[in-house]
Amino acid sequence: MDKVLLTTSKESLQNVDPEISSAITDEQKRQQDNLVMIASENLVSKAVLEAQGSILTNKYAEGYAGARYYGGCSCADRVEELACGRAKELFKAEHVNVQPHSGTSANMAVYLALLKPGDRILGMDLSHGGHLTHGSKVNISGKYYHAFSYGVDQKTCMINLEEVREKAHQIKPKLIIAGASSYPRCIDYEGFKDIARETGALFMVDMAHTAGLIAAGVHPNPVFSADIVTATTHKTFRGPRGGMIFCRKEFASAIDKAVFPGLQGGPLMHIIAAKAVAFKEAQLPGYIPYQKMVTANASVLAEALIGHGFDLLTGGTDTHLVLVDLRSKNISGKEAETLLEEVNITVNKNVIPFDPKGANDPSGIRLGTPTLTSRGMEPDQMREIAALINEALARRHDQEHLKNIKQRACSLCLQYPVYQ
Ligand code: DSN
Repeated sequence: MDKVLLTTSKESLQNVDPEISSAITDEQKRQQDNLVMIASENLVSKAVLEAQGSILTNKYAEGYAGARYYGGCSCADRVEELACGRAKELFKAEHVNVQPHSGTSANMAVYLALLKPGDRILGMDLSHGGHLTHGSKVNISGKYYHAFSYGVDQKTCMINLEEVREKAHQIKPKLIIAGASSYPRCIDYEGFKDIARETGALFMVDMAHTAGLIAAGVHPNPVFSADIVTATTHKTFRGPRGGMIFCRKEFASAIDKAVFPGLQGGPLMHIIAAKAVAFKEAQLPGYIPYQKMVTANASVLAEALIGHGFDLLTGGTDTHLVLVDLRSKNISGKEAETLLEEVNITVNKNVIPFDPKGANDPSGIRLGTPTLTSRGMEPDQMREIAALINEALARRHDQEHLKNIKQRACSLCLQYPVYQ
């Protein structure tokens, strides 16, 4: 009989599983060699990676600190208490739940806590920049709840609060949701709060995209305006992949019960540890300058693209992202995504509001600056990248020139390494 396979073995990943090991090595190279401009991605620190890859993954800790369903949870309690304490201080919140596995889980837990199936919700239309989990018909939020949506103004492509107000008064939703995934402007949370109060709705903000900007005080904090705030920890915030929920004390028990045992079982303690590390990093001196640079870079990128004749939705940005309407450049979002990938620039195709084309081959691309800024890039590099994008699209049939653009992208990547 073969010997028992023990985990005390010191075998490296490369020896145990060369296929996975090589996929990770290749992915590391991809992240290093490409100008990654996916607005919802970022690069975590080595400290976050270390916590995330730690032996806390071995521990079951169903329940909450001090009230677990398993023995041996004292270290898990310490980790979760540190995470919660830091998150509350950072976002000035009365209560936080750091157990949601993702932004989607966080949103589902809020719905489970506050709504009954069939209740009316009003969120931003996915095709106008909203989130899938805010009532899209293809998502559980649009199947279990009676979902209505508001969009942006056709002329300005900005949220028009008067239209939201009118809809809210007509629909009388139980929950109004603000927050977006491809909306480049600041959202008026206080304005939404007034509409919710007028119509007797609860008010939730999903700050998944802007949590880092908010933690640094670069954007207004929705925790002061909303009943409930959900977020992811991996986008601008720059922590591990995961979700979290903030609320006032009155909703704390309902939210906690909805997360566990309502929706999830055991929390991912290694991820919660990594969230705690990211909360600590968000209080370090360089974090505010980092988030300011993220938005400064996005503004410079926007200006430079406009200078090259690109149409930007809303004419610019207040955030970490820009949304480009490619129709005047005679190329679709999908074609642009593929072309840019060939020259080592990673973006995502994106629908634009009132898009005449479908989601699989939409008219726009979304560009974000968090990852580039985490590598140390600044406005000069944004101008260079805008020029590369412009040249790639304009001279897409010139293979020699595309090679040259790729070389210039690679040279920028070399100057700004991902992990030293
Ligand atoms: N899928 C996410 C994004 O890329 O924006 C939304 O949460």
